[in-house]
Amino acid sequence: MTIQLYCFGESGNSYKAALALELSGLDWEPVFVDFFNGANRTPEFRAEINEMGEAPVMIDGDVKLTQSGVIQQYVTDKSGKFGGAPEDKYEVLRWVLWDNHKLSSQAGMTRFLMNFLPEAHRNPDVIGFAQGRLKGAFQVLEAHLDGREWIVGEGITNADLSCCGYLYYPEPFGFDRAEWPNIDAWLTRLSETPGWKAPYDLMPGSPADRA
Ligand SMILES: N[C@@H](CCC(=O)N[C@@H](CS)C(=O)NCC(=O)O)C(=O)O
Repeated sequence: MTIQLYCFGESGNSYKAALALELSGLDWEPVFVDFFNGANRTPEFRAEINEMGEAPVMIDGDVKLTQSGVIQQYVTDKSGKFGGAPEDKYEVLRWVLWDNHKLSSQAGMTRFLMNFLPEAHRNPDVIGFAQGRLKGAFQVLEAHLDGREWIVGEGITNADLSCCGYLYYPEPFGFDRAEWPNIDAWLTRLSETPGWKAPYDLMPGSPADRA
């Protein structure tokens, strides 16, 4: 049975789940969530798809899961990939949780404020504050990747597939790869993995559709 992933191209959180599914080799297909027309905020979406009003949502037969980190773990359990060595499982989880809280949440919000919010509502003080928080997260990741190819262990794990969620997008949000050489090299390494695709090539919907 084909796994369905409710997602949209601009969603870095969806990208984490889509990339895990794609690289795992599991059979999956995207289901477009029309986020920019409010699809996830309807009572129907909350009642039938996700009470949290968020993408991604994964449906595999009778199994319905939300939260990218949970979907990634499901992909690991089903495919045997990206879990890392058994002794590293808590370290992988530690980085997934850190990413969800400190990196992707800040990156997603800052990118939204700078690119998708109507210009009249873009507050420079709020954006500056968010960029400061984000810089702190980049410092943590840059230091951790010093001398390492992957965030945990010797290969790609869900830690990598989570932390990269927003870092391949072209829209500006205060992230310049040239300023972070270890992050830059790690993103290049990951993007050279066979089967890797950029967010707008992996999921339906992009800013070009609304131009
Ligand atoms: N921690 C969640 C975050 C999911 C999330 O915030 N998704 C965004 C799209 S990238 C969303 O649907 N936001 C809708 C909202 O916050 O109302 C995950 O990793 O799946």
